[in-house]
Formats: sequence, C-alpha cells, structure tokens
Amino acid sequence: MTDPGSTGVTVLGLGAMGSTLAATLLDAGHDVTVWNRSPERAAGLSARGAEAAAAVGTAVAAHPLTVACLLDHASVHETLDPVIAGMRGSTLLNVTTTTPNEARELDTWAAGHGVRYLDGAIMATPSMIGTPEASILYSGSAEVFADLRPVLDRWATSTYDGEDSGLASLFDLAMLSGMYTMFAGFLHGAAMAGSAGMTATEFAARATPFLSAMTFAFAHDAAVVDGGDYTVAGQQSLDFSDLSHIVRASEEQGVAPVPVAAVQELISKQIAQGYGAEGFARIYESLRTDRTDRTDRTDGTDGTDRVETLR
Ligand code: FVH
Repeated sequence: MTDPGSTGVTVLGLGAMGSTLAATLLDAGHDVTVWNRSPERAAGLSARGAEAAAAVGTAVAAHPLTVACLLDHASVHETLDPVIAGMRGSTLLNVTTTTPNEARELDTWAAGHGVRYLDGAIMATPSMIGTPEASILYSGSAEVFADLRPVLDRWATSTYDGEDSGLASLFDLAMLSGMYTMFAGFLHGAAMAGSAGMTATEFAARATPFLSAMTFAFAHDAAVVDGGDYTVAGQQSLDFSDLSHIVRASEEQGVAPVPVAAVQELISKQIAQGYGAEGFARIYESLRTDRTDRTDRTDGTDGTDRVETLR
C-alpha cells in the first residue's frame, strides 16, 4: 500500500469509539470514509467532512486501509464476509474487542483473502483518544504496524506486542481482568462498610489512598513469580494471609462475600497442598497455565511437570 499517513482511511462502525477514531483522523487532515450499519450515525462525521458510504463494499473500496471498530468478533464477520473478496491487496486494522483466538482467526481469514491484517486493543475511553494518556496495543504483522504508524499515532501511544496477532487482545484482557477484579473488591468493601451506614463515597475516600499505596507490591510479587521461589524472605505467608475472617465478617453483615471468598479459595488450595509457609504470590500457581517459556526456573525444570499436581 502507499503511505497510509497521508492517504485516506475507511472506518467501519460509528459507535462511541469508532466515531472518535474517525473524527481524530479527520481533524488530522486524512480523507475519511465511514460506514455504519445504522446510517444515521454517520451524519455528524459527514458534516465534518467525512464521506459517508451507503454500502460497506463502497466503503472498503474507497481506501487502502480499513479500520473495523465494531461490537465484537461476530459483527466483524457479519460486516466483512460479504465484501472481503474485493479487499485483496488492502489492509485491515481491527480494533474491535475480541478474544486472542478470535483475533488470530481474523488474521488467518484476512490473509486467506490476500488482505494484510493488524489487530489492535484499545486501552482508552473515547474521550482519551488523541491524548498521550490513551494507549493502544497492536499485534500481528510488524511490517503492517510500521506502515500504519503515522495513522496509529494520531490516536494514542502505540505499542507493538509481536507477530502473534492474539497478543494485543491477550494483554488488554489481562489488564482488564486485573482492573475488574480490583473494582469488584472495592465494591465488596463498600458493601461491607455500607452495612454499617457508611456511604460508598465515604468508603471510596478512605479506600483510595490505601489501595493506591498497596500497588507497590505488584512489582514485588511479580519478581517472586518470575523467580519461581515462593520461599524467599520478605513475603507474607499464605498461612498469615488466611482470609476466612473477612469472609465470615462479610456474611455476619449480610454481605455476599463472593470476591474475597474467591481469593480465599485460591489460598486454601495452596495451603491444602502443603505450601502454607510460602508466600501469598503462590496463588499464581493455582491460576497459571502451562508455560513453555519458563526455562529459567530455579529448580531446573520448565515448571510444566508441576502444573497437574498444583492445581
Ligand atoms: N467505548 C469504549 O470505551 C471502549 C474502549 C475499549 C475498546 N472498546 C471496544 O471498541 C469497540 C467499539 O466500541 P464502541 O464504544 O464504539 O461500541 P458501541 O458504541 O456499542 O458501537 C458498536 C458499533 O458496532 C456496530 N455493530 C454492532 N453489531 C453489529 C453488526 N452485527 N453488524 C454491523 N455493525 C454492528 C454498531 O452499529 P449500530 O448499532 O449503530 O448499527 C456500532 O457502530 C468494541 O469492540 C468495544 O469493546 C470500546
């Protein structure tokens, strides 16, 4: 393809995010063609200078780069299946949220039709797009990432995670998993405090500095996990970390203990296997998948032999 930094871009999907991506490109001087299943959503962008295509086939034919920002994996196929054969030689950037395997499937499917593919995972809200705080992860072809860089950098800080097109999605969803479980923990705490009349707002004011201060421990736990030795000094032991009193307190207050009970289950599993004296980070062993990259373990194994016995 020719220089995508100066040529036009087609954006499919004009929800909150797709509209913002298209508007940012328009503001930066790109020719932008847009298409949306419900055509009325294109009106605002048309008024700003975008070409609104009546048919998806017309939209993807307009430019060498098509950006799909749709609801989910199924909607990408629903939209592009009828027109993919005509996209040979063009580039598809998919920033629709998918699972890693769904991203890989789209990559293979696009390649089968002679379409270059890059997967993107947006780690930002629409209002953050175009600011340095916005981050978008990419994976798939390094060549495509390099070619598209002038476009990608209009939106956010661009990070390339590798040739495996599922990686951007994987790392995005991994971070979202951490975020959502943290919020669930916060809201469970708010419900406990709320059982005594404290408002969630008051609880947030108290919890925010405390929880923020605790995040220093991520790096420490990460070093222990990567070292593979949960006996190193300076860790809070699993025995000490027993959370059954929090579960009981929650139940006594009539609050469902679901988030903290899930953590306690992981702790109990490791204690039952005889690791109570080892560090809290060891619950990672009950969660992790079989990893072939752990050739640097202190016990000289890759750790895969232990997976069956630890879970
Ligand atoms: N908005 C955000 O903050 C998040 C940030 C992180 C990444 N996500 C992902 O971005 C994708 C699009 O998100 P969105 O916010 O634009 O989503 P909506 O406003 O709900 O718009 C959805 C668009 O998808 C179209 N659509 C839905 N189903 C189909 C279909 N079967 N065929 C064709 N198009 C479809 C929908 O069209 P319409 O309902 O207006 O006709 C919207 O254009 C998403 O993957 C987020 O997870 C955003």
